[in-house]
Amino acid sequence: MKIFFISAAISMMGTGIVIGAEYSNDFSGISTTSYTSNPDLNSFSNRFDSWGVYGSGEGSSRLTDETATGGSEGVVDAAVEGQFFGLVDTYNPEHKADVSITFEINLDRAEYYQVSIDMGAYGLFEDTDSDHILWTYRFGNGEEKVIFNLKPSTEHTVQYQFASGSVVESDRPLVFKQADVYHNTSLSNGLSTYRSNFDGEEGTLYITMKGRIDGSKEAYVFDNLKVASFIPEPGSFLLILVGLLGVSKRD
Ligand SMILES: [Ca+2]
Ligand SMILES: [Ca+2]
Ligand SMILES: [Ca+2]
Repeated sequence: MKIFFISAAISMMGTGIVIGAEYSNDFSGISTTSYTSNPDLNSFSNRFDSWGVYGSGEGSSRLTDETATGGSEGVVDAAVEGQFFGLVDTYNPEHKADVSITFEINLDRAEYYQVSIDMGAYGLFEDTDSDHILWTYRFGNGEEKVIFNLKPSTEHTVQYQFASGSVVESDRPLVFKQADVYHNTSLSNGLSTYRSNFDGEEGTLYITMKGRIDGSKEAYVFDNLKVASFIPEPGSFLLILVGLLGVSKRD
């Protein structure tokens, strides 16, 4: 009899257990990832309009928090290395419509998945017509389902915290509007990780972000789009762990 030991990288995330990282996009190599976008990324000619991948200090000034060196207020700490996806004034003379990007993700089917996205925002967002962000997913040509739904709220205030140490309280942040744990949570500057779980289905996974950030003084940033296979219940995790630790087979 042979005993096979299988080790698995297992980490606690959210209210369940991640058993495998299936997809991870840190935007350091967007040209090698599979996506479709409208309009093309980084295609706006006006430097106050941003739609695409940027590094610290690139694109519209509101993308980056440069207050530590006397610069402007923004979302991503200028000291943080790496590239991220940024939106500023995406509704402009070059593009009078919502913007969208769809990531194509090929997975071996798992029973459950967890998507996680780092997000932050900065500004005084006006109303749903001016500013809105919707993340959805679908498998193959299946039904489109909501992951995150962000809209401005006049009923919320948010504290934006900057690298200089200053804190600015602001009305009308972007707020999660969806029937889950994030409902009525305000999006602050700096990137925080938000997660959502869903059932696995047949077919290629498509994750879409569409929306509009109108005005040069508001910014929305995301980074580290990840998909992991997932076990939502700790009980079922224990059963699988037992299965992983020892698998016996007769010769
Ligand atoms: Ca990044
Ligand atoms: Ca505009
Ligand atoms: Ca706006």
